[in-house]
Amino acid sequence: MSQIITTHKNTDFDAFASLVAGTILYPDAIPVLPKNINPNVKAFISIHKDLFDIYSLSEISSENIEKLIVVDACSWDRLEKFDRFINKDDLEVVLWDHHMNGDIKPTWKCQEKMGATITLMLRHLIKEEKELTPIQATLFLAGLYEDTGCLTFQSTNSEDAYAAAYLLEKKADLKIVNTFLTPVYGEKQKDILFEMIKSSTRETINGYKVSFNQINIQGHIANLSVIVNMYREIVNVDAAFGIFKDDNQNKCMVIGRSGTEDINIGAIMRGLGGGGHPGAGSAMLKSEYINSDAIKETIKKLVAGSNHVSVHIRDIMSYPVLSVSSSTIMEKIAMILREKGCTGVPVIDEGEIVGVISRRDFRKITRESQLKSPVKAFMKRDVVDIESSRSIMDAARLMVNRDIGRLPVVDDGLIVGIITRSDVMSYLYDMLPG
Ligand SMILES: [Mn+2]
Repeated sequence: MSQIITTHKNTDFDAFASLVAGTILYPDAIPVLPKNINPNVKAFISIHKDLFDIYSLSEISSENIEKLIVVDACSWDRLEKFDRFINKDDLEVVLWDHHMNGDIKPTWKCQEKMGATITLMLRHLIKEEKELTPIQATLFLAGLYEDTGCLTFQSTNSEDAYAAAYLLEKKADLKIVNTFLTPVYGEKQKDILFEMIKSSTRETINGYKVSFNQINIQGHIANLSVIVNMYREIVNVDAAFGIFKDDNQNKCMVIGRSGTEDINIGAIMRGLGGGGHPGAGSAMLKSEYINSDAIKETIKKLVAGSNHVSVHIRDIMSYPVLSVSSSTIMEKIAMILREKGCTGVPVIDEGEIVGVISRRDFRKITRESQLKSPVKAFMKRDVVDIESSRSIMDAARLMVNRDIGRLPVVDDGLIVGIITRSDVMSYLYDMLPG
């Protein structure tokens, strides 16, 4: 009787780590590695050759195989030449995977959405009290980090983070992990870099050199952000943006890299619905609604505004402005405030602001008859206003310092809008990464 453990073609670190973990959980099984493995995994194996007893399909006899253990894959076509077992009735198939929706029908499985398959396998290694060597821990951590982008991908689960902590406790070597996870450049990456150099457009924005590349790609290409950074260094620009459109998958990946503090990539990418740090960031857009030219224009605007704040008061203020004239009686104003659900309105005579009246000012009324008086007797006359081109933080500061809840927005002596405390609050809270 024989047992085989195998994993997917183009084997990555998570796949190889899971294969090795499988040999601990199933000591009688023979680990079979596909011919095609990723270059960085190949490098790792060639250095640690003596430590891992791995076979290729041609080296073993799979005739009387009784149990097939598949790790980090759940479709037959991802495996190397195992199709002839698809309909083998007496074959016991065991599956360990964090991918869903495959066509392998296992006898037993541990299949859950998780950042990496190795996390699922580690859960059982811990339960069965299996000891790990530092080299195994290092390999497992490389798999975990590669599949979770060092725990940053959305697919990362809290259990992945616990697994990372456990592996570090078991003396996983971060220096080795880093060495092997450093990208290996393939043909695809080189082609893209050359295309970027040939096709870029450069602009000077706020005195900084900024480049844009609009590239069509097909399918997933690893390390795009590293390519963009390499490109930025080669052509020596302050910031580089790559707009990678994949029409087949209806996706558009925007990647930015900056070498200057004045161009904050994270803030710019948040403006596109993505995220990142001041020096690096990305955003994933659905390409069916947009074209790369429009994305480029948006980025240019965001870059132009990024040394201050990319959003101005004019972008969030309300207009037209609900206002009253100085002869309106207080009774009428109370009605307007109640009806419109606002806490105050500016008082405007012939286009010019002469005051502001708010609910608070009604406290000055002591006699019923005063409700028939015009607003000019109760309004506040020293009105603090702000220009529409100022930033939202300027408005917030002014509101706090002067203890006011609304600012008329005035350009060239004319009121063009109004901004309230709640406008500022909702803007600031939306801006926080969710
Ligand atoms: Mn995986």
